[in-house]
Amino acid sequence: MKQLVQTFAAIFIVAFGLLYVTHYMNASEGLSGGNTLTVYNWGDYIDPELITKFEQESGLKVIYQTFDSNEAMMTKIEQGGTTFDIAVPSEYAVDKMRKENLLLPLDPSKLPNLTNINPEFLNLSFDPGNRYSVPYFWGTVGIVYNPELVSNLTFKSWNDLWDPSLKNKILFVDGAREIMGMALNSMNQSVNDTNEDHLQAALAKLHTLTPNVKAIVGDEIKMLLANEEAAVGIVWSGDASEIIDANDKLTYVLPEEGTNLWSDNMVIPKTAKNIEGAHQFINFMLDPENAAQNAEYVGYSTPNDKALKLLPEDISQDKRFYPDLGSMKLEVYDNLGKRMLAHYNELFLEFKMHKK
Ligand code: SPD
Repeated sequence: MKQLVQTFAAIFIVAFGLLYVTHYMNASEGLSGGNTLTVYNWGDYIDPELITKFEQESGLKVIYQTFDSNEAMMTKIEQGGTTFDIAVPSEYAVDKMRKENLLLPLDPSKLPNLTNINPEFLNLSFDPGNRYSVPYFWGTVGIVYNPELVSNLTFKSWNDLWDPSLKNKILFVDGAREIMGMALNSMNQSVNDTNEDHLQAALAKLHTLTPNVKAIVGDEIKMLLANEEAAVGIVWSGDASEIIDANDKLTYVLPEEGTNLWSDNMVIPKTAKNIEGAHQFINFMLDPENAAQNAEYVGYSTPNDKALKLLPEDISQDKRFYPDLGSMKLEVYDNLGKRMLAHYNELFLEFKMHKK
């Protein structure tokens, strides 16, 4: 009998121990909704002080993970096994994710600060009525360059990038839509073109730019350009703003053929475990003071009207980063569908493989 009691006691202790360890591991990986919130955002895309402030205000522990492309983020969420409470896809990715049933509808009653957003950024075709997404930052794709390192080029046209004097001087952001879009724009075609002849012509044209391309990089593009290790970059506008902040010799231009207008948006993935906390986080980031602090820290353009009024004028009045949207040839990326998006990625990969 004594032996039986001992055996039961041992089983109980082992089972309880296992339960405790599993619970602890889940919590630290964001698998438990309880008092954690798992945020999946682009790299370098939030002021860390705001995470601390949110933790203090909400009592939640934030687990913060980053990605460097919409494609990487979507693949991870599609594959399952993750329980992100917040993700931050660009517009075409929001459209794709909501159509693939990967997102939870938002509860507007929990987002009173949504009224701070400029209506121009609401109710857009990628998410009518903002049922699933709330704008976080927006911007363009353009050329940042150092006039001292490029002889007399002003980059009025994307085609200036092909100038032979730029041998090994250009850095590319590592984005399939951005670079394929730039090549298409340089031929006066749309960043959403799906005509196979046009896409192959864009790829062929990109190959001819290879001698001028020094590297295709991620977030380190900012440091490389600010340190003058390259003369020219194809970048997102917010990165250009940070680069210019660090080295004001550089400037940012949008070529006359036109370019992409994008937005990144907060969403709640279907597999979220802390839906209440996710709404709290979104509403916190929509608060004017928080949004202004974030915009000043990361350098990207805020869609939050009240936050914009709190920003110093040298930021809010800078037409390079807050252009008059009606006055330029700007195109939003469409969700081209699973197969065509994969095709853009394949073409860009082919360009990258040749480059190496
Ligand atoms: N370092 C943060 C970069 C975020 C840029 N997102 C732009 C996506 C455009 N499709």
